[in-house]
Amino acid sequence: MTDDGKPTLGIGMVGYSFMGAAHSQAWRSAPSFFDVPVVPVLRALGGRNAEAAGEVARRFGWESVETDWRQLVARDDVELVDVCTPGDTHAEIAIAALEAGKHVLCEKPLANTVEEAEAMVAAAEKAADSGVRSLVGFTYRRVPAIALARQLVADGRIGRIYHVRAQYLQDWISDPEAPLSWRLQKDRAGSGALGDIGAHVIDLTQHITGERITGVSAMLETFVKERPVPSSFSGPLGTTGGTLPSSAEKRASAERGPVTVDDAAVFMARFTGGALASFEATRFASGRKNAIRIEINGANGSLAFDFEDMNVLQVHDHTVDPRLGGFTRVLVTEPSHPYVEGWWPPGHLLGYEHAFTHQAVDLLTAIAGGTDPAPSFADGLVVQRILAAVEESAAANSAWTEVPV
Ligand code: SOE
Repeated sequence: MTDDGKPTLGIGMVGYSFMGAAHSQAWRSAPSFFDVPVVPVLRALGGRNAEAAGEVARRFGWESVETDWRQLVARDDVELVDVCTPGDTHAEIAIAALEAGKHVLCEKPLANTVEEAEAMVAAAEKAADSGVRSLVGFTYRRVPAIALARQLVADGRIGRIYHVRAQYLQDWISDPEAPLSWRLQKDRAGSGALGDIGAHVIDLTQHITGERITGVSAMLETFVKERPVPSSFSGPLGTTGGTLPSSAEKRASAERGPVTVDDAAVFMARFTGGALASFEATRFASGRKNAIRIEINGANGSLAFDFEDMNVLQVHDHTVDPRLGGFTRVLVTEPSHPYVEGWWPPGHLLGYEHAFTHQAVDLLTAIAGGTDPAPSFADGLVVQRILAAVEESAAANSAWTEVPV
């Protein structure tokens, strides 16, 4: 119990790099800005390197460090396990936590394979019978402008959807000397740009439209086949300093290793309502840092979003007098907009980290209320099946590949 009589929830987080930092700040800020029904307590941070994990734990206020995730999962004071590790360990850690009766928040993509994702869904559904909740971290759903886009579609303002256009553009490995981080290794990450960032736009477009992808025709490409093996500490994106390697690191990395994932993915898709869609995910779009761009065109109007201007949703109402048509730049900072009321007055913008706070708030609320949060592990499996279909299609010269719906 907190001093003001609220129940607490012990959090144990495995992983402490980029996502670990994003989740740590979310657990801390959620009860400060939102009236959450249960207050998270940062009990244990899990990481194999005690010194590095200890440093992150001190910075974010974790009470203790565990160097073996199994010890963390077994602790009585850990009631929720937050999985922020590379994809190759998601299934093992999440399933063990669910079997131990712990709620689970698992980073995206849910797993590295469909089989692992299926096992995770089975474990989550079994645990749900005893009130254990699970959520996969497709965090961008909780950017206010994205949540507003979904509301507008659900309200019927866009009407029948004809086109979905989605891109996720980054450039952090366009330098061929950028090191071979875990995100470029299939056995660790599952896939490359496809699973790391393409998974987000797959999830977001289905979330906004309320529809599902029924089939794909895809191309994958690996532009740079070998890269320097990182010599030292890896920063947020597996590189020193977070983006590109420093010149010192370039000099230090004489050994080279194979890139075993895609650098870019491009695919066409169909949605259940008949919409035609195009998707692009790449880390070679020089000048684009984190450009999640989604445009939806419907019978009654259109929506357009770009994460590099994330407080804005462009809205076109096709039913008004054409003299007043065109896209309106809606600044999504009103208290009536999703999630905004917890923060600042209108016009005081939100950033990348706020969606992680919203995710923590929604998960805590679901746990306290005994409801199932979304996106569920089953939603994560839906995305995993689409990723697999994209890989299958690309391997078959872009052959049309159905996705089970
Ligand atoms: C790296 O490409 C990365 O950190 C992804 O792993 C995240 O999911 C994305 O949100 C930002 O970029």
